[in-house]
Amino acid sequence: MKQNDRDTGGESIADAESIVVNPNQSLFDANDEIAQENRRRFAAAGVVTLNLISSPGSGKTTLLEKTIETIGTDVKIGVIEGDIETERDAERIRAKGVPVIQLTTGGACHLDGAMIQRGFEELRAQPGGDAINLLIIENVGNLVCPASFDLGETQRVVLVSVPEGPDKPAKYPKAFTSSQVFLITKTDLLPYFDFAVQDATNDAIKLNPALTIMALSAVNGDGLSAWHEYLKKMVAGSS
Ligand SMILES: Nc1nc2c(ncn2[C@@H]2O[C@H](COP(=O)(O)OP(=O)(O)OP(=O)(O)O)[C@@H](O)[C@H]2O)c(=O)[nH]1
Ligand SMILES: [Mg+2]
Repeated sequence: MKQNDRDTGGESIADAESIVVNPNQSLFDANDEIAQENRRRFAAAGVVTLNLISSPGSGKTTLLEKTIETIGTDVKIGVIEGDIETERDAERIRAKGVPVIQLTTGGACHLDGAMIQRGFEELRAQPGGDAINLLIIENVGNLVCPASFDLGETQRVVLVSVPEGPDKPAKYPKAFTSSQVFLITKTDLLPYFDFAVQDATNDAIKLNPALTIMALSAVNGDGLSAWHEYLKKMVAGSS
């Protein structure tokens, strides 16, 4: 039995003689080409790009709001928001005074390279858009589909919040094997939830020993300085 290396999230029934075909392979290949072109465009523009992926409500937009408020002037952030519907997250980011584009997928559970290519062009055309050095993409909230689509990002950041439980790395491995950074969010809630940080960390490291792991709270500010240092290093490394 041959197995494609991409995970479709779909189901297949196969016997020992069968070949498991991934019906999405050409879609992935086409996306990979566009993602590589995005990577060239980001590099030419001097922009480091992060792709945030997590379940709905893990605190992606709140962390972005807090980061924009507190990181200082060396890091010039632009944001592409991905949601199935509504401009709500973009409105929250716009209120912080940075360039932002909302992409609504109308049902699709992830962003793709072509959406980001368009979004980046529009972002650059906004006031201040050509001055950004850090593009943060907030992907559609879920831990499955976004993991299979390269957007051309410099690094991928997966978030799990304390109320979700520590078993998420083991249950959604691709989000962790394809990321460079794992953020445990909402640590202010640790006293109220049975979340063993060490278990989540061990499972994640078992899947991907190269992961950088940080724990933080956008509400009480714990761990934010390490997050800032990471972002500043990324931006300084590209200049
Ligand atoms: N206690 C606590 N609550 C938080 C923290 N960060 C976010 N929240 C709350 O969690 C909820 C969801 O936060 P969002 O930032 O909107 O989550 P999101 O990941 O952007 O959600 P989607 O865009 O829907 O995927 C909100 O009610 C936030 O106030 C945190 O660090 N601590
Ligand atoms: Mg959000």
